Amino acid sequence: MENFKQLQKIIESNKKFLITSHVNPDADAICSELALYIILKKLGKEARIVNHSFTPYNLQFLDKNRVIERFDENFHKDIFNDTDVILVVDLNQMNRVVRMEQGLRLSKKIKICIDHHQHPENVFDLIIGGSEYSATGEIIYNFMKSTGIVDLDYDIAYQIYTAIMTDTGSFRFERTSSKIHRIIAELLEFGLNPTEIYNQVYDQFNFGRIKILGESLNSIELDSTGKIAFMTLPIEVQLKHNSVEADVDGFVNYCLTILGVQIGILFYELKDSVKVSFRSKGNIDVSKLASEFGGGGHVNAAGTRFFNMKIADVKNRIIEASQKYIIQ
Ligand SMILES: [Mn+2]
Repeated sequence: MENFKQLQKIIESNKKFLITSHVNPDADAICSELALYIILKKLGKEARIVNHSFTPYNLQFLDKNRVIERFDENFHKDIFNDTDVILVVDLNQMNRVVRMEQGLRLSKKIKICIDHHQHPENVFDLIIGGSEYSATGEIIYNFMKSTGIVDLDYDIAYQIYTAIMTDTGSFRFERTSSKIHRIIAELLEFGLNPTEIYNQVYDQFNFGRIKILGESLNSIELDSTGKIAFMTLPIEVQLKHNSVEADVDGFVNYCLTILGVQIGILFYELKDSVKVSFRSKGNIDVSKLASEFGGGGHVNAAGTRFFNMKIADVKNRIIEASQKYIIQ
């Protein structure tokens, strides 16, 4: 609450804002950025959104006015200082902004983190939120309600609804509480169409994505305990189906649909790195597991990335490390 007031004060007493989020942004990242952008614009502030990555194609509908910019080292070299405040959303580790990391770290401007992941890095002037929130969008909703900084409207409700819908796995993950449903009920009163929003996010994928899903499911193996399921997607698979990184979002969840499996892992090889995603059931803390390898996330969903490596370089040691987290 106190932090919400501080954030309100900082917003009201400054003029220029830079908003950014993590590599390969998900809907919560994009929607939180856009919700903040709308709030700032309503207050007559200058705001821009600049991200390391392009907005994934299935989420571009959220950015109707195409305000999100993709970071370009030359074009954007002054943005970190030509601003009053930097708002970093849906991440709490600076390395998650990749090419923008150095600029952010060196900037002397006020840096604010609005996020719901575990263990924030100690580099921000103010941290808003906490891991009790289901989505960064939920934090922004609470910020608006508790400060009254601007009123909710259709456009903000649309972003916050989409953020919460996606980050709760369409209202089924752990933090889907009665409180969340009350927020959702209020948002729907602005005239949102849940069917339309769901279809936009989940029913407009490229053909290649469903083929790569097939390859992912085909690749599933169990470890020697039978309690860890893992998928392996070498670079050839991605090239064959001409898919993009965002296409595999959520595939790892299928690992948890197997009886007795406690941890799911996806090994996903990209051109420059191997991305490893973890999912777990119950109290198994995969954010801790991911942090053993320089990553992070939530208790039940986390990940890490190994640059300049192949799947074979990391697979065995990751599975071995994961076995320590299994509950017998
Ligand atoms: Mn999130």
